[in-house]
Amino acid sequence: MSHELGRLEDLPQDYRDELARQNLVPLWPSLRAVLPPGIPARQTRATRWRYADIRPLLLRAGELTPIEKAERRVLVLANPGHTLEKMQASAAIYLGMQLLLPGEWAPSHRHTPNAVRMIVEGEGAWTTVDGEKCPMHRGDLILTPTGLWHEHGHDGNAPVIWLDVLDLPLVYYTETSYHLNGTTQTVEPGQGHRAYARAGLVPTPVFDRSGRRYPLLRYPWAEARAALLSLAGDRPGLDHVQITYVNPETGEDAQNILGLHALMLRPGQTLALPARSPAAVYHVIEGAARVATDAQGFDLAPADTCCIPGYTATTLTNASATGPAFLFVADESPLHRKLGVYEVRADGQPAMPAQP
Ligand code: GTQ
Repeated sequence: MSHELGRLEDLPQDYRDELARQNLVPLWPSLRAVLPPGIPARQTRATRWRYADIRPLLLRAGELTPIEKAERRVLVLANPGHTLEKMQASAAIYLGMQLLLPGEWAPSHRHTPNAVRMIVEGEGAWTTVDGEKCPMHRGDLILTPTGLWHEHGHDGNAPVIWLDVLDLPLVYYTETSYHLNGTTQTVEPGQGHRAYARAGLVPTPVFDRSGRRYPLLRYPWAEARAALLSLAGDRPGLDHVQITYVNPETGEDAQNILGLHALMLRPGQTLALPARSPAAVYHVIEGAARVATDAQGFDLAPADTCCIPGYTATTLTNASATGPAFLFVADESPLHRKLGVYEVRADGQPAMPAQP
């Protein structure tokens, strides 16, 4: 049975004042706000950021602010639904576009939030993570998981730009976000990470596999792209041509909090994704795609990025009759699964998980 709950204004002022003095709050006036009926309140708004808009502003940041004054020269893709100051794309996801100019160096540090880089433009840059120097090429995914040292450098001759995806909002909210500065890392070639680059092949003796929480730090786009094309070719009837970036030792999500995927849309394809609890970010690696909800749609060009709130059915369309479209997808699904709140609303109805 549902009936109107009492309002704050219904209570005498002297009673409200005394509650406040004692750091007490009556629940009933706010009960529906914190436990809304059927679907959560979401501050995350469907938002799109065009690369054509970001790029000139980022290059201007390169003129305005030397790397020494920035440490990380990043423009944050902030969701207005959360207010820009919060610097969050969704409840758990932070997005930024980072610029490194030739010869620049972003010094070594490590922090509690997990980060990944999706390389957008330019050649010659590298990120050294945990002593491994990872080259950066367009579409590559590079992990910098919680606690691992990382620094960025650039030996090329044109600007390099990449997309940063972090779980910073969640880590900040839980009051666990901090960093430590370091010195230049000692690069240890041949550590063996690259030996994981092909599925089903893992390095044997020389390499300590057991003690390594993050055995693979770089996922080259050439490999991911080939995997998607193979999957699409092998399964002509498969609609959802998607791969997940996983830990090659455990098969679990590559990082703890955010899910990382690459998705291929066949020429002319429309893919209807059901409403799911996690918010999701779509970023075009190759081709073009339309990302639409019931309420609105975004036409994404290469390197454009959008964010869709959770519990929102989403349709992805590749309008090209000739070429596939490739998207990078980041979502909050590992977090939701760990919290036990992950759900898919196949018929649009609440599917609240419960213990069997
Ligand atoms: O490159 O280490 O976008 O520490 C935000 C925080 C990038 C980085 C960001 C960071 C970094």
